[in-house]
Amino acid sequence: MKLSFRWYGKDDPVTLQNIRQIPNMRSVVSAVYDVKPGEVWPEESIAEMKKEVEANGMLFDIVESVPVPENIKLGAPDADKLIDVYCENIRRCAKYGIKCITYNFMPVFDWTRTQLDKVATDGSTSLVMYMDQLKGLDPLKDDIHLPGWDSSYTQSEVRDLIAAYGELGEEGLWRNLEHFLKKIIPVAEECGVQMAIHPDDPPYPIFGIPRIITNEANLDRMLSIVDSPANCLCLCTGSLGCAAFNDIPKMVRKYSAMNRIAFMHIRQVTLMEDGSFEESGHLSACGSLDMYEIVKALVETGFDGYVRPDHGRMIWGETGKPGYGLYDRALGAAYINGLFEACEKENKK
Ligand SMILES: [Mn+2]
Repeated sequence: MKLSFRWYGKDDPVTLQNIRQIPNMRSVVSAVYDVKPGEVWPEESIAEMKKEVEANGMLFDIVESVPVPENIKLGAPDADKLIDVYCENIRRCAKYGIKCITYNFMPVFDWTRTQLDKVATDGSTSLVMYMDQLKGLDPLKDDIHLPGWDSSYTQSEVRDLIAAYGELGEEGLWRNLEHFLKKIIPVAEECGVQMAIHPDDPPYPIFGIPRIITNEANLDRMLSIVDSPANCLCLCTGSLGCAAFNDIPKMVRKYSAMNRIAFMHIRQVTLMEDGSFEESGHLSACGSLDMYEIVKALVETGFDGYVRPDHGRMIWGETGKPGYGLYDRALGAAYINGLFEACEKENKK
């Protein structure tokens, strides 16, 4: 496996000097942040990031994310023009050595939580989603703003988007994903890039907005739209794992054996009876997912893709971007290293 770590660029309080000191760290996962979705990434920006990462002894060979503009997901009249721009970004990334590009096809909101700094009994804080806080909220009627939602939208733009997606429905969203994949995957193949779709987080509809990258049947459907080694998953254990219907070790084993996992996000969640969940420390003992079984499934199927510790808690007084501090993600990386070493040695016996 190729151990990696997400970095938000020069404004990230976590520095490349910090990241390189995490044992076995290979790749920095980042993106060009100074252009809007739907615009071409300046080559200088990609080259600059590559230079900086390499100057710190690591590789910049994986991107998260090249965002998909809403109008592609909605199948708006300018969708094809935007897909052309998307393809150009794939080519530009490939030119600078990128081997894997992460993206998602989630309408409107990248992820949904009700609180970003829930204090646990040990004093750490983490992101949570409590169903009783979601209940009764109606973004079509109320002026609500949940953490993580794109603040560049006005409330009325959010309402229009939600209404448009409501009308589109799940099958409409599938149609637009199919159109997108059929155009981008041949370009990715040509450039030697794997496209890795991130599952919806959480993996079920919220506020009536359709969500399709959610469960095993839908992942099968997504992969079969273009049956190519370039059409892959970014299997995020925490996103898929906050729904009890997903058996994560089983899904990891299946898709890794098919060679269709390009990128693993390894993260723990504690799932509650009413569907609420809390992000917790990476260890199996800290939540609902069996990390040993997940890593074992990867090792036994010969996985050699990218892995990163996903969201960490905020610990030891660290402040910064919720979920993306240094300390707990570094503990996650150390744990992931340990699980892989043990499983690899066991597998060789
Ligand atoms: Mn993730």
